[in-house]
Amino acid sequence: MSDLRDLLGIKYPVIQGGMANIATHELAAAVSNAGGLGLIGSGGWDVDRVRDEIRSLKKLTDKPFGVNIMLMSPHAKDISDMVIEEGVPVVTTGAGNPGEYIEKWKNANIKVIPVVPSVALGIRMQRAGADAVIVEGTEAGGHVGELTTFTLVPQVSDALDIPVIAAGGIADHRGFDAAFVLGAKGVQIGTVLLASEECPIHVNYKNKVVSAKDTDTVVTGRNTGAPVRVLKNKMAKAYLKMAKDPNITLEEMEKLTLGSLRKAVFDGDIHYGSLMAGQSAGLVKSIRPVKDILASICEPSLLFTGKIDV
Ligand code: TUI
Repeated sequence: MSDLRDLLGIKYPVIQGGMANIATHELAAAVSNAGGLGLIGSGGWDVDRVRDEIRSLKKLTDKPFGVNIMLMSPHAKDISDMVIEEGVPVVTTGAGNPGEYIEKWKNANIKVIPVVPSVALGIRMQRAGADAVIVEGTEAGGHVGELTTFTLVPQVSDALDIPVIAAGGIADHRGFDAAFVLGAKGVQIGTVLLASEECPIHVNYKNKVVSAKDTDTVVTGRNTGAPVRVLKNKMAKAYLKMAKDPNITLEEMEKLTLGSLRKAVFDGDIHYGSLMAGQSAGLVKSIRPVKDILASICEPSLLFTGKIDV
């Protein structure tokens, strides 16, 4: 079976989501050392902060790793050059079209893996030279599209020759096997890693993920064009209520969410912080070491153990 392990030189065909403010060098090192592909999530950080994170990560692992570039960031262009200078082996992108950067990354021998929310963008990315694509369903946490993992993964897999990595809703070995049956050659996980010992977020945030049930996430910001899936709390409810009020401006709504991810991650403010998480939070039952999480996703898998081949 040819999968992401061959493309990236990793033990498990699992990559980590590029979670802004959360995917620091500590989490990325834990994932890479456990046999997956760890990533620094550059989010809204400036180029110097991301460079520092890369250098700290290199001290903690000699395994392959990557950087996720959030293309809505004003620093995306500077970071796109810096990853070349720093010899980063893999770049994933999100929240936009990385077309303008792909050629220079390929010339620098970087493996390029964009998130694509549709078949059309997948085809464009393949033509532009992407090595693989991440197909992220609306089950995912953070900034999401409309389509589900279950429907989008097979459609993009049918349309492309490069490997598809399924994301959104995968937190255990059943989701892992399902993704492969749908045509994926690897998976990306995020929410389940929030509840890891090595994840640097506040323990209150981890506990909210662990105690979440199936119906506990909601998408805010559908009206602003930046839909974001979070765990329901006072902030999310206030946001949704304001969105229905025609007298409230987008600026007022943005003031409410401004800095709210940081409030969740650093202060553990479970009421007014933005607790980004996917629908798989309902599957996450305890805080575990990253190594155990990756092993529990892959080792019981029918595919990984060779009991089935797709
Ligand atoms: O990017 C993510 N998830 C994120 S980014 C983020 S930071 C943020 N916070 C608030 C508002 C907005 C961003 C939190 N979570 N996932 C990958 C992803 N990429 N999801 C959807 C897309 C995407 C959307 C449109 C990728 C490409 C795209 O292309 C549009 C185009 O230009 O063709």
